[in-house]
Amino acid sequence: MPRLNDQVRELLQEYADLINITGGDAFRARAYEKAARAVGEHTADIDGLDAKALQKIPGVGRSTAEKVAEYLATGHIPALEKLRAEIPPGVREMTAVPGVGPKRALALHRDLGLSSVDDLAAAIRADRLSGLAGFGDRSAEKILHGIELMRQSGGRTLLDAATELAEQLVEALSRVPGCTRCAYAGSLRRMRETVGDVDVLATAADSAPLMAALTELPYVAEVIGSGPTKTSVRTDRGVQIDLRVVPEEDWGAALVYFTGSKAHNIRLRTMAVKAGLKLSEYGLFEAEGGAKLVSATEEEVYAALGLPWIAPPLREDRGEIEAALRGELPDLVQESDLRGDLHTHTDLTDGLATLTEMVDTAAARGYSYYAVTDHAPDLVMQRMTDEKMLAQREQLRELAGRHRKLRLLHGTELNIGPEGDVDWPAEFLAGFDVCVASVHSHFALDRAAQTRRLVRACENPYVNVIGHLTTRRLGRRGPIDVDLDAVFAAAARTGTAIEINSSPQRLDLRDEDVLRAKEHGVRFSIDSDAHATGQLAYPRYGIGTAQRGWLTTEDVINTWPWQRLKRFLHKTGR
Ligand code: DGT
Ligand code: CA
Ligand code: CA
Ligand code: ZN
Repeated sequence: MPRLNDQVRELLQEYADLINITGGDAFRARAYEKAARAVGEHTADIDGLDAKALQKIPGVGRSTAEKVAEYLATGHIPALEKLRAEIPPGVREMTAVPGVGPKRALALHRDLGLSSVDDLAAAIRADRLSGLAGFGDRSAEKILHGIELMRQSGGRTLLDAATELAEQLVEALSRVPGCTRCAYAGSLRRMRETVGDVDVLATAADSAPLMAALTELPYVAEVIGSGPTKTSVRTDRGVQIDLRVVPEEDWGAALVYFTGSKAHNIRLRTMAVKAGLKLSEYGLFEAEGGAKLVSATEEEVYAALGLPWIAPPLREDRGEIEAALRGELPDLVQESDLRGDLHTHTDLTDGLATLTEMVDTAAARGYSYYAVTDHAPDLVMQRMTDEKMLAQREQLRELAGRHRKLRLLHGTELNIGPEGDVDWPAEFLAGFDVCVASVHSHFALDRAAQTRRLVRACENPYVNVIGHLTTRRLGRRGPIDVDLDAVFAAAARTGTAIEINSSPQRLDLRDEDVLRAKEHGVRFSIDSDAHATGQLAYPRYGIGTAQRGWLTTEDVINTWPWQRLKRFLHKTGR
């Protein structure tokens, strides 16, 4: 639950937006907007205040104070609810699209019946905006661009889009004459789940050709700033790129600095100061006299501070410096350690590729085992039946000899019901080699009920892996409310693995929760949840999350040889 002040801020902002959309007094709308910010930024809790006390908050007028007092007393603001009844929430979302605004949103709703940003995008693609009063020729194009910008989820870019962009950049810049080294740094190198911008570092004696090459790339739409050491641009998809160019001899110090995180850098700098040194992006220097000690490689910089090299996903000041000093850094799991994938789909349910196509792609990845886990019948729109599932099993058994080194596992992705029950009875479940179980419905259950259903799912002797535990979708849907510690304890106790779902839209569990789960002794499965052959490559992102959660091969069941995994999958009680 957000702080009460924040709840009220959001309600007042919504009220202001709805006044604007319905063509109400703009002055009144602005007053509510201002009051919204005032309440949000007010340091004391507004809980229990009456109208008179609320009005003492600077920026809160009488009518706002009355509405807030009413909300605190009854949980309702009738004036807001009246406007809500007139305007679907999607219309308010449309106002936030660059180039739309309240007047146009209302026109689009009234004249074309549009009620969401998705509606709007579809209408533009179907050319339904042309001829509409107040919309010139180029406005549809601009609005579509605005929608794309907005979808960069709160200004942050998903890991797959950022990685693709960064790899293209590094390739293009490496080819520029005079460039001796080039790599991406920042949060992307640390494998954070989303990135604010893409940081690229290069070395050259003369930076000018590199800076020019960046600004001339076809997908660069805007140059934000350019100088001899740093150039910032924005792509046509709204992603910012920062390029820094340093002399080759400073590569290591610059890479440490621009990889971050800021918190990790601050720790390193403090260590340097204590040793009578000074650390910057230009190198490690003696504080007195300023002689440069090292700067050429990351290893040298860490070594001069008395540390081993620290892998970028660990550089968050979450204990990595202490572990490094004790010589106890984890031997992190690598993508090449993965021997199989335990959560994938085919076109029997909502996948795009056939069973054979998926199996062939898995074999090409060099896996030694591979599970097909199509959706179970309770996810009604997937139309699964016992017969279809058994027929798929037959088909899979027939493919058994197709790839000599690949063991094929027949599995399913069960639906965890509101009470923690799953789709099939024990006799049918016993026929699967592996069962993933996931929450696909009842996202709004309260914490106790949510926890109960997930603990019960762990206790089911046929459930091997809990899929995408919190069900969040980055930038689109928040996590369910659940007592994770209780679920982790149950998973560890029952021998149920928790998935790291590698889809860049999910990355669920997230890194902090992985760290916590590991404390409980939980085992993990890093899966693609692929719905197409290309998505079988998703574990490269899940591995990032696993590394940020300090995991080793010991923690990850699908790095284990088949015989060991097989014993794990046979839970007690079966
Ligand atoms: P992001 O872009 O928000 O996902 O996160 P980062 O970590 O990529 O942050 P960014 O792009 O602002 O800066 C890249 C790195 O540069 C950052 O990880 C550490 C370093 N850096 C930036 N500003 C500072 C600073 O004020 N102090 C220190 N020590 N390092 C900084
Ligand atoms: Ca960055
Ligand atoms: Ca940056
Ligand atoms: Zn799935």
